[in-house]
Amino acid sequence: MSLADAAPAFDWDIFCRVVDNFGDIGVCWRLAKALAHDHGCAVRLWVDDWGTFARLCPAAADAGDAVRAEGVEVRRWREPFPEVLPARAVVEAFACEPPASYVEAMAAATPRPHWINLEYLSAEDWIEGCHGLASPHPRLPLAKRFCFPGFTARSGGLLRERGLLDARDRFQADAIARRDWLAGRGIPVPAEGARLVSLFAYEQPQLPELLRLWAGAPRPTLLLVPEGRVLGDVLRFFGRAEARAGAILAAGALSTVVLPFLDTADYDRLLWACELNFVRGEDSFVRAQWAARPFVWHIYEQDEAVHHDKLDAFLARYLAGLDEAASDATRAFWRAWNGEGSLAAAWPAFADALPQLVPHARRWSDGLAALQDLASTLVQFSELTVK
Ligand code: TRH
Repeated sequence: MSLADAAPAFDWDIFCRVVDNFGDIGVCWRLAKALAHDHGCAVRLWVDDWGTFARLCPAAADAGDAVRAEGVEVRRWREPFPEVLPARAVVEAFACEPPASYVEAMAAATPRPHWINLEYLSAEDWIEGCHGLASPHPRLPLAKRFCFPGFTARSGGLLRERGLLDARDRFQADAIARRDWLAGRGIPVPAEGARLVSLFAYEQPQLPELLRLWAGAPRPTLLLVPEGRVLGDVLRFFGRAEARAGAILAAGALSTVVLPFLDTADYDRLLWACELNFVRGEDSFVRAQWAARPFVWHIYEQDEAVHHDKLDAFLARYLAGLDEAASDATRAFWRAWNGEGSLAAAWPAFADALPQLVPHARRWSDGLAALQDLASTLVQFSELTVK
């Protein structure tokens, strides 16, 4: 029997190339787990950067080129690519192009696998017109369908695994669970009335000016910073050259704890525990929305500043329904955080808007939760016939 005649052992193959940072594999890993857990699918994930994957899935650190973790088969994507039977459905993440030999095997398979290109998340209107379109392969009898994650019913939705929001609600309603979780991460008991803030961002040159305001404010701030690119800017404020996970730095009303890079479940709990979350890229940006707490987005910079349009498109959706003052203050602070304006000047009005942003963030999360989630959209795509 040739490979082409055998029955596929996997329902899904997901291909991921890590461009930089954690977002590409963060999204793919989460998607793989959702397909496996929530839809009972046999999933194989191919990733070219094993080291980055191992930061998100420590079980991979000591594994060679393959690991079975959380119900998913994960393989290192190497060239030459092994001869494998394609899965019933194939996700190419962010136009990463599966290996040519694999695409040939897809064309030879009966029935031919469903091929889906998963795009980056955007709140822009145009994605609705492109979501679901299929494009034929120039040479082979295959077609690739485009899936655009998004914030509306005419997009692919967002990754939201089953049980996530119930787990969030239980954690946020349970002061003892939160206290124990913080203590277990070596985080000191917050001062009375302190605002807990998490910080995950790219380099942020203006950060010291903002930290100066927090240090001099009447209300204490407890800032929790997983190790990463923004830590240098935090340390600059404290006049330190370096600090490792576990370090606690204090100035006036500001205390800062440097955390290790957390596993994905703990990163969610950090977002759920904080009153304000600074997030970035794609996946942490979505997780902050599921945390249903006010947040600030550091958008991933793109050529020709197209990320500014993406930022404004999201803000236009997110701020709808807020009063004008809170909306203007949020827009100004987010823009300043993304390099357009002064952070220190934008902070006081944003801080005044935070009490309004609390119920707003919950309403926003509830609205998104009414949409179909992204893994379910992909399962639906895999059942469609491409003409
Ligand atoms: O790492 P990122 O900046 O990724 C970016 C974006 O995805 C961007 O769109 C893409 O083009 C670029 O990569 C190549 O930010 P993002 O998307 O939030 O991914 C970070 C992941 O790391 C996310 O899954 C959350 C996770 N994380 C942890 O698991 N533990 C942690 O302690 C922290 C801070 C993050």
